[in-house]
Amino acid sequence: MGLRKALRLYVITARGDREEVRRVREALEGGATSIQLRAKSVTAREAYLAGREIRKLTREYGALFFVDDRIDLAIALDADGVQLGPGDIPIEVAKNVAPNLIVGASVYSVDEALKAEELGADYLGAGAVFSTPTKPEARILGLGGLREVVKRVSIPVVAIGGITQENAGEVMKTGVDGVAVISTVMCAPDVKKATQELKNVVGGV
Ligand code: TZP
Ligand code: MG
Repeated sequence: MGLRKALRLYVITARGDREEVRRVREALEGGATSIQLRAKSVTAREAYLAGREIRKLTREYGALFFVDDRIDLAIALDADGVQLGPGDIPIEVAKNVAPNLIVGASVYSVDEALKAEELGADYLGAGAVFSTPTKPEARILGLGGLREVVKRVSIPVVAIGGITQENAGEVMKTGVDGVAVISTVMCAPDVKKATQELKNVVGGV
């Protein structure tokens, strides 16, 4: 599967521990095309152990596997890619250290999007589209900002922040390649069903 298609339904862990691995499997069963290990408050060891399971599962289901923030974990886990924000190691350094990793850049404005593309990012995670309790400090890009990002860059764009089954349709209309979600899938009572419902809105394989 090419990168654009793999970004269609991008599911991100809420905690990144081993307890969440079962939910990751359910998301893959429901049609997630990429999984990102995001582990802000567990040890690197715990994230690594969860990541090892997620690496196996993503191979089994033909999905891409990304690691948030940590290039060391991405390399150790033989991930497909790493997602780097303004506080992480620079994109051009990541490209030098691990030329085979897909590098996604987390961007919160049109300027940051243009800069990340120039520095060699392979795709953008652009947001926050809507305000979200998952990351209350995130700047709001909005649907207008997202449309502008899509128009101005030529690399793939995945939208993030407050995306649900109800608003994913209008998000896709901005021209993004896909949507990235945490709570709508990972915190749902039925993870597989929530993923399928979102998939019905965003389409794709
Ligand atoms: N970056 C911008 S918003 C956000 C991140 C990691 C949180 C997305 O979580 P949710 O629960 O899908 O709104
Ligand atoms: Mg990050």
